[in-house]
Amino acid sequence: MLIKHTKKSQLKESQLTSESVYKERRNIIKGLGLAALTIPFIKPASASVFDIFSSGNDQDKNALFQRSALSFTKNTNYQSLTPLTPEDKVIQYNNFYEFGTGKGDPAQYSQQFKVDPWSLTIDGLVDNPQTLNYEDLLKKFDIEERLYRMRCVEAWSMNIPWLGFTLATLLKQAGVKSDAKYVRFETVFDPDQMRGQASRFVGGSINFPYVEGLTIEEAMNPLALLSVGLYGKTLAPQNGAPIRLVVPWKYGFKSIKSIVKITLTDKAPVNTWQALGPDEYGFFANVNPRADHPRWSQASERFIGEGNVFQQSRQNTQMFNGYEEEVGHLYKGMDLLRNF
Ligand SMILES: Nc1nc2c(c(=O)[nH]1)N[C@H]1C(S)=C(S)[C@@H](COP(=O)(O)O)O[C@H]1N2
Ligand SMILES: [Mo]
Repeated sequence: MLIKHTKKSQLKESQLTSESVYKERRNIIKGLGLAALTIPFIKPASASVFDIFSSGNDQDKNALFQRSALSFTKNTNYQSLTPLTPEDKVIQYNNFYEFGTGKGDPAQYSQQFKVDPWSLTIDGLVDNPQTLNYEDLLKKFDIEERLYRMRCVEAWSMNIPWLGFTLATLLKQAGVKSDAKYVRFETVFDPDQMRGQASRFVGGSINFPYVEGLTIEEAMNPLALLSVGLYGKTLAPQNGAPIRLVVPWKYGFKSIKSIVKITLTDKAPVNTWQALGPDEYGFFANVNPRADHPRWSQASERFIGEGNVFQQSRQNTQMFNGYEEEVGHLYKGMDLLRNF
């Protein structure tokens, strides 16, 4: 299988400077250069996504993925999170193994990714199975903005202004049958566009397509969001365009990107990270400062704010990532230290 690489020269500095991110971006470039010298498993800066800022020519002006402005209302219940993670970091420091395992790989290798046409199928135990197209995703539902905390299982975190609609809105419209117990989500499988799916080495040994799951009660919780944008605009491919899940009380790997299928089922789905490492990653994967990962502590996290991404101050991890009031009742009687 031929793997397509995005040429450095196709990505142009000025295309990314439109929103006063220039200063912040320089900090991050400098920071990564230093980190490459001291942390051996980080790729040298010359091979990182941040090359997209350092050179380019006037050709291929459209090579960079274009995000469009979205109209939305601010959900006043979720507006008071500070400080927000700067936009350039939200769109450059990513996990999306379909495009590679490095933090810069998703942005670097996804700029040509096609999100339109798209089709999202809702099937299984529903009264109204349906397929939504790209326009449906952006126009069919009222889009709201919510500022959510995001906590990766790797012990870093961000605060992100998402745009989207609740998963419950979509599920209610599809009509969930009473025997449905779980919701299974699947990411697009397209190895021609996703270099990580074309090579087990590039894709971190994951068996694609990436799969995730929630119980019906979790899926119906008003916190569970289907996101179509962030920072006022449609999602970039690296963040899971055109539509991804956001479940802020769970580790980030539950928030599956670029979804093509949502299936209501009576069987617990085996999620991708659980399949890959059943001793390290579970189904529930609720953020819990006391339930350590077998190889590292989850008691604190590196919050990614202004400045060098690798030299951020640490903060305490919060139970359910700060959303205990909203979701704690879902896990009454469960052994939360086990967290599987
Ligand atoms: N399909 C797919 N979804 C995915 C991942 C992935 O590799 N593939 N990575 C997950 C992980 S580990 C995290 S932390 C979040 C990161 O989301 P962000 O890059 O938009 O911040 O996406 C999650 N969703
Ligand atoms: Mo993650």
